[in-house]
Amino acid sequence: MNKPLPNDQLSQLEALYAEMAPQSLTPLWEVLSALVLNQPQSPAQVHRWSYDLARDYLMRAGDLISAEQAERRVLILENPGLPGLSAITPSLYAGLQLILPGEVAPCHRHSQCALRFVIEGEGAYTAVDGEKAIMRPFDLVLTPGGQWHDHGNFTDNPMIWLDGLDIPTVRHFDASFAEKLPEATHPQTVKSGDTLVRYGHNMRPMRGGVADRRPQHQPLFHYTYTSWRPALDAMAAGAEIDPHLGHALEFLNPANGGPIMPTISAHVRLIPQGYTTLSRRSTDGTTFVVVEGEGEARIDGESLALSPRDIFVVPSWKALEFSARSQLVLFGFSDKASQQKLNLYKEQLA
Ligand code: 1HN
Repeated sequence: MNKPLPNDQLSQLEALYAEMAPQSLTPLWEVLSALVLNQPQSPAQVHRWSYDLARDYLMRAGDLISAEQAERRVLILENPGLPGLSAITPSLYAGLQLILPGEVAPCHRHSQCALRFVIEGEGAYTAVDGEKAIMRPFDLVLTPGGQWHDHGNFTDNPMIWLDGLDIPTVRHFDASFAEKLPEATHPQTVKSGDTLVRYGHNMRPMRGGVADRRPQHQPLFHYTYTSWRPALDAMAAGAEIDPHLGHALEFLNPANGGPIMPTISAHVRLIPQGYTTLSRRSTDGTTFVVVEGEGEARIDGESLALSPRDIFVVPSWKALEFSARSQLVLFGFSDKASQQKLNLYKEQLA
């Protein structure tokens, strides 16, 4: 409403609201300006989690509960502006998952899409519909919605990765289904790496046979550090830098050239030593992992110091710039995939 109303009108309106409330009727004009904002005003806050600190708590949890008991032993990275919602941004969830030597996180499947970005350890696996992806630091592994997945660690070291899921998005649509496989692990369907061979080189099998095992809309589920990291270096050596993003590469779904999953986009970027990016804001609140380097993120004037393996979140429409004290390499994921489908995505460059 624009102008304040006279007192007698106000008191009659209040009486009317009180009468209609038991009928589940409420006046739009009291809330309209909060419903339709002139620009995003995210309830999510800028936040950074120190990896070392979070890791300590995760390891302590590891002493107290097994992966099997927990089903998934994960510490949720809950945005302080979204308490109780298991959300890092209004649409996405993030957590840190620990699998100790000898453990299995039992097989299940659900509507929610998930990504894993490996932070520590080497050699544990995520099996997707019975095909193991052997995980190494800074690999990206997907478990797309509806696909069976279990994790196991038969190495001598703990494995820790960042989980990113579209839990709040699926909750928003009231569309969650989940089931457990009676056995802890899915029977092996094919040898490890089969899908990467068939779909990981900008190619796909021409027809039939084993190739049909993977869903056509979502065949690839492993994007290795050994492939994305050299690509980023080569780009930085040759290409002109994007002044707002740095050198940035987005992970693609080879089935359609679009984002990795229907609701989640992911990318990596490299910012050369000494470089400061220009300010940029976008409607996709983004969760970042520092892969390497030291530097600073300035977010609407707030400054975050960046160190390897730290995780931080930049909510929708916050102006972001990076300064790289040493060469910075970042992984980021967001709901840009959803927003572009819904024609909501916007960015603004300074
Ligand atoms: C899930 O399935 C995993 O498979 C991790 O590792 C975290 C958080 C909420 C719901 C499902 C996993 C999850 C999850």
